[in-house]
Amino acid sequence: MAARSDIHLYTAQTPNGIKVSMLLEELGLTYKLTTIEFSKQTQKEPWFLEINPNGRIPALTDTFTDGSPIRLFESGSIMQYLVNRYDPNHKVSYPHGSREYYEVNSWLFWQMGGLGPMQGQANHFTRYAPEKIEYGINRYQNETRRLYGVMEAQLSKSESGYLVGDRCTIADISCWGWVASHHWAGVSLDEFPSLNSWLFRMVSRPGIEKGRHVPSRHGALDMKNLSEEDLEKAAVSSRAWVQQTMADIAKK
Ligand SMILES: N[C@@H](CCC(=O)N[C@@H](CS)C(=O)NCC(=O)O)C(=O)O
Repeated sequence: MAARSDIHLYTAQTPNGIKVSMLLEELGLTYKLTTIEFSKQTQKEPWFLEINPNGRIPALTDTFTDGSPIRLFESGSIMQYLVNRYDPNHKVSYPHGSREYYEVNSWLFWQMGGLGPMQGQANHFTRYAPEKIEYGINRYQNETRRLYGVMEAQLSKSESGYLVGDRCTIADISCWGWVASHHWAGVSLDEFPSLNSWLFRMVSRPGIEKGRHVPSRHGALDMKNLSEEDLEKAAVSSRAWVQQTMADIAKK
């Protein structure tokens, strides 16, 4: 018999962090929670590097089926672990080896290798860089816009309104926090009507709605109402820790 789960999530209020809390809530799983404070560089402390040697959130520990502890890092890998182990009825996944299983993997890897890193850089150049570098801003905002167009094309021909087949899956969940923070990256959804509908279709799911507010309130959707000046004010504290992390890396 499988050992009982003992899930512990280490996270912060970011697009990558909420992927895991939204999935845990979709699956109705209970979990312990530790909030990682970037301003205190908790993600670089030795105890945390034992869990994620990459020093980033999200990370997750559990008691594995053999009764020993297991640690997981990289949000995509954590999501695959959780559905493989805890979604036997395929609420947000498909049976291993099915056509849809591989299609979900394609979108999940697309998000992990494309949407997340490109929009992450759009955020960096738009909000966190100490100077405005037009080339970097344009490069990453345009790439984010291109990737939104890829999602738009897929969603506009989807009967279910989700990326793969007839249900919401970890592919959708992995993209949600990124698309939700489009204002922060300086990219509009006006030219992507199917993507905009999908964004709010996802929020109407109780698990997504609950999980997006972990470990604190999710404010990305409210940013539409903020002026550029307010957005700049909001960027100040994050910019400080981003610049500190970069300075620490440069010293090594
Ligand atoms: N590919 C990783 C990215 C993780 C990542 O970049 N996390 C950010 C927050 S979204 C982080 O922990 N930043 C802290 C730092 O860079 O020190 C994943 O999907 O888990």
